[in-house]
Amino acid sequence: MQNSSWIPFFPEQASTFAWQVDLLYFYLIAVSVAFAIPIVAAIFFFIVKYREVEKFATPEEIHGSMVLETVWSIIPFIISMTIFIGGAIVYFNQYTMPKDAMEIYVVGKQWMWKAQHSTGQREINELHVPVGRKIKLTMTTEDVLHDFSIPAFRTKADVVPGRYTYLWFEATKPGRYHLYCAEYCGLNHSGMVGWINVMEQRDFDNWLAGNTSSQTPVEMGKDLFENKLGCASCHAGGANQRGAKLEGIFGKEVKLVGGGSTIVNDDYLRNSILNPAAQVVEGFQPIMPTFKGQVTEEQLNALVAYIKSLTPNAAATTGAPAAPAPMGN
Ligand code: HEC
Ligand SMILES: [Cu+2]
Repeated sequence: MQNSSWIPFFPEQASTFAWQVDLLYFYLIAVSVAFAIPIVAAIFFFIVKYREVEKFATPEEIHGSMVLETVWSIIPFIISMTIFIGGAIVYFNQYTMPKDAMEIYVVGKQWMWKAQHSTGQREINELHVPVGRKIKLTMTTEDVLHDFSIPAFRTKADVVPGRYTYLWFEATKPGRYHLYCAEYCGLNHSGMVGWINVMEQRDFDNWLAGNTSSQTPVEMGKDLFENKLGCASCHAGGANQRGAKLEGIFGKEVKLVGGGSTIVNDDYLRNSILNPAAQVVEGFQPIMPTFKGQVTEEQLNALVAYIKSLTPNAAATTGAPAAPAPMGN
């Protein structure tokens, strides 16, 4: 792994893919320099060589050269393909979510970052994570577009109203790294900053233990589902169930009224709660009320986490929920 911390103003490399991003970046600079220098040199050379020595001189005509044409087409083609392939590899590495990651929810809001761990701990403008572990962020926003950006990890992703976006990283050394909002989001955008605290696993476990949480997202979701929002009155299971079955649907295909079908993922669950009439499950009436405006983003995250935790043979209202299912993308 190369190190770039000796370059002034260059952020530290603190994630597994930081060096790849830098390598690509320096490669692009090298290619640009390698082209720019000969071109500028040739300009000066020809300025002098073909300066006007005689008025209205007619230059000798040239009728093209097959060899020259071929060479200056093939070389740039090869170079641009290396840029494309290098970029694609880095991109797929960064934006393909790992299956075995530790999951954290992030909600952006003018002008702060709120995070919640799957064990329940909440933080604002701070995020504590263990070193050497894959961390996956499931992100959304309560208001406008934001962008979660950690320069030292060489990664960022837009946080978009009305849907989930994802980001993952694996930090390589303990430390405190800047977190920025990288999408102009209003008056105090520049104040929408925070810190990522990367800790040794043991310190992280201590930190978790010292920050007792109220409820995990799954517990909070269960409470909303059964008590506060009354979802259970339709989705409780059993003979009188009026709502669609929710146990074990995550990752499966559902058939919709009107003939289509869709795979149940985070965004589908989210939309089913906010806008149930948009995608009605086959065999059901569109009687589910919309919960738009009645639930916060955090409550939505919790409901989604809870529905995902329901295993096929557990009734929605009885028994403890199983461990949260891995989040698909
Ligand atoms: C008045 C009864 C009723 C209430 C209350 C209700 N639902 Fe529903 N729900 C339904 C019905 C009926 C369907 C199937 C038709 C549809 O897709 O709109 C459904 C569908 C769903 C689906 C899609 C299921 C699938 O298989 O694709 C989800 C997710 C869901 N509800 C979650 C909730 C949550 C969370 C709440 C509470 C915030 C809730 N529902 C409250 C009746 C209800
Ligand atoms: Cu912002």
